[in-house]
Amino acid sequence: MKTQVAIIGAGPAGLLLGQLLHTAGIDNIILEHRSAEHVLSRIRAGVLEQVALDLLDIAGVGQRAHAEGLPHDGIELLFQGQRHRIDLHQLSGGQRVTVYGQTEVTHDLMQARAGAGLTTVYDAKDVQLQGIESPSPTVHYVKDGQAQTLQCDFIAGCDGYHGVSRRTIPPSVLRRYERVYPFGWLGVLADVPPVSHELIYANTPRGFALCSMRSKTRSRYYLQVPDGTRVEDWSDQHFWDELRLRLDAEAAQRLVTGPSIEKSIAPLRSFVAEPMRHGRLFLAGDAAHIVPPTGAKGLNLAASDVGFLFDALIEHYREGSSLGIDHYSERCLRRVWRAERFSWWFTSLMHRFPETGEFGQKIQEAELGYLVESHAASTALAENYVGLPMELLAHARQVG
Ligand code: RFL
Ligand code: PHB
Repeated sequence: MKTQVAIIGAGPAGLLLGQLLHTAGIDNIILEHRSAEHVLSRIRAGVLEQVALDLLDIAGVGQRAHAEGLPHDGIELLFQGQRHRIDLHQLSGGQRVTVYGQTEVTHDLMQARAGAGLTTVYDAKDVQLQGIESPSPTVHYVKDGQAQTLQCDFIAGCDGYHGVSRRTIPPSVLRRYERVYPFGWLGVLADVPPVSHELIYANTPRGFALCSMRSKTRSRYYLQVPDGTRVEDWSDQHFWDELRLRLDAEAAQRLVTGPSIEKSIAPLRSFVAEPMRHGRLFLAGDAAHIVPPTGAKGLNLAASDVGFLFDALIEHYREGSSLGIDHYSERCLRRVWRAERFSWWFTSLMHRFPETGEFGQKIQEAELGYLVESHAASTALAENYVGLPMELLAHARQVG
């Protein structure tokens, strides 16, 4: 088989890139090592920045996100028993975020891809990249027990943190920056109305909690849990009891509980691999970087990487210029590191760390107080939460 761009991974990064390239007439094939059902069963992010919505629009798949996504103009911070609203819309000069689940984004992209008759090879095993430093790289994989080869011009490594793409870059070239946090998030999805119409981020003596949602009838809640916690040790009842203890009195009273549809634990990590391009291989999304979910930036960064890559590939195929390709890593990393900084800061502010001590605790309280009382500090939070601007995608926007 032969294509222009071989995409490894059918997560949101790979699927979005595939759809964008298709709108620009650039041929692509996606190789995914799991089944479509498995990919769709993963419950992950829920908050989209405007930049991500814009890219869905350029790809021609934004209709359902606009129709069914919930626009959010603010978030609430809960500490010392009180909730404080951060008016994202006003503080950011009129921007907002949209609550629309990653599962839905993935579903919309998969449907559009199938509708356009584009090739996605699911259950592609033992994917291996070769010749990434040459002008004609190849991807080898096994499908239904048969060895297959895909020839291409470029490879987009959209295969997440555990994927094979990043590991193909020689260790002498790749630098890794990493911080692992001593706790994780226990998440529950349930068909109950959200406790509040806006997200609540809570810093409490019992640990962090987050009240989020997927719709007006489906809630997503998270609790900070120590490393080593096993999901089997948390019954639904235990989860709801603990969540109630981490809410203010009014929210605790309003909380509606019900059976969980999904329950899982996500470890928290900050990670960046540099550079994001080597030869004809580009890394995008979680394959290149991980943020702790506190700032809701993981999916949004995956989308902005893909925006930069799409722009660079159009420039290459339409104008024969390698400028975008040569600057891909640098352009992405500037935005990535700012989101890493924000996610690290918001995580540090909202969680209880085992090593904090009384002094650290007082500092955290002082910062939270300052954050909600100072216009400058709330503005900085709002500006980062709605998403930092993306450099103009001159070539990509002509397609949309
Ligand atoms: P994904 O979604 O991990 O998709 C990568 C795809 O590549 C496939 N793959 C391979 N395919 C072929 N060959 C191989 N060798 C392969 N290895 C892997 C995988 O099966 C998969 O389909 O990466 P992508 O597209 O970059 O998207 C990134 C987002 O998924 C991610 O940033 C967010 O979901 C992060 N994240 C969250 N972000 C938020 O903003 N808010 C959240 O609440 C939130 N919760 C989460 C999360 C990530 C989690 N992970 C990674 C465990 C919760 C969890 C549990
Ligand atoms: C979610 O709804 O899953 C979600 C929302 C906001 C976050 C993280 C996760 O910061």
